[in-house]
Amino acid sequence: MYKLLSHNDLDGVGCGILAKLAFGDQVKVRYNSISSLNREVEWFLENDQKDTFLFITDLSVNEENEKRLEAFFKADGKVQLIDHHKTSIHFNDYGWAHVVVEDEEGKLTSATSLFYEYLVTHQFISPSDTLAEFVELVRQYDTWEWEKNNNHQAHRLNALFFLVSIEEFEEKMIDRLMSSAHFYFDDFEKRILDMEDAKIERYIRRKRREVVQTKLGAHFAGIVYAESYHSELGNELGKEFPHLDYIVILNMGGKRVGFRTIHDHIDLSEVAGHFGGGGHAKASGCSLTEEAYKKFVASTFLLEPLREDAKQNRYNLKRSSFGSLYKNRKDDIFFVYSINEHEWVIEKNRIKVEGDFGSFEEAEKFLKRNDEAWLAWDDTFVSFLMDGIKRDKKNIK
Ligand SMILES: [Mn+2]
Repeated sequence: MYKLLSHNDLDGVGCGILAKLAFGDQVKVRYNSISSLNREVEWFLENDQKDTFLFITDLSVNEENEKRLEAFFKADGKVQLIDHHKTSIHFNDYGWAHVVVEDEEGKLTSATSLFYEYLVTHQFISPSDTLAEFVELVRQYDTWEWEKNNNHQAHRLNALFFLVSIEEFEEKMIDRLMSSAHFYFDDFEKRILDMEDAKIERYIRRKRREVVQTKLGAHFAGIVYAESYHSELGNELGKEFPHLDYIVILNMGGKRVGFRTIHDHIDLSEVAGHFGGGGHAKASGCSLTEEAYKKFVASTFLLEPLREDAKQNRYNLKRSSFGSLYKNRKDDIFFVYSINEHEWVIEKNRIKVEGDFGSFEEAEKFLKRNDEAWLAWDDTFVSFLMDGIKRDKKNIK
């Protein structure tokens, strides 16, 4: 017999689907949250038959279970942990663990892609185009590579995963992977996925107006409350507010904190690690502990949300050679313009701010971090210019 303990997200369930395809009714699969895995491992070690082969995928165990599994392995127990989280790398010291974040070609891995490779190498499954396509969709979703590759199929696979129950998803996928030459979505799925896309877009638009900004150590973070679509939200908010180093997503009901970034200069597995969590450089999470609560919830609750940049402007545009106008909540106005290609300056209420900036982005980042300013609407820009002309006339007289 085989037993698979896996994560309850798309990548984790991808492993379960592969296990069922490989071992049929010889495998028992159980999906876990990060916190429930350790109880399952303890249960397995205490109650399961000694010759059952245990797989753990897309998750890692705590220190006590790490020791227990090592003892189990040394006593000829069969166990294999397969993971791709940066915070699990040290498990590679054990004969029973295989943790790879990036393969030899520099491609980011996922648990499903590693497990597929394992099953093929050990001849538990015969490779096929359909399987390879499915595994690649899961990998691209989990590593967020789908976005730069514009692979919407991957994103849609995850949306479908959340629309139906895990059991239904497993059943559908197993059926499809066994019976067709290529991976596809059927017409009904395509229709509900279109509706889901529109719904996610509306959700994110609303959340964009709820982000508060706070300084945490040397970094600036945006904080938002959300129960769903964390990856999509983290990504869109990151792009909307690129001056923020990362986005903190609070799920109060689940008492969980998610961290997301679009930047390369920060490692969020470290940030989460500080609160007893873990994950990847660009996406990580931790429990909402008392310390995390104080930092992310209590101390930021009364802050006012950031305002979005004006989106429909025709005249007041970023990087414009006529300059760009910003505003803050205190009704200060900031005018950003360039003297030459590499020298940008900011005027606050028509008085030049100390220092200059190497690019428009640097100047804007400074403004947004220090003043929480936003790109003003065209009408404000026009009155600003008119007022400027009046002032000039007076000066000439
Ligand atoms: Mn994963």
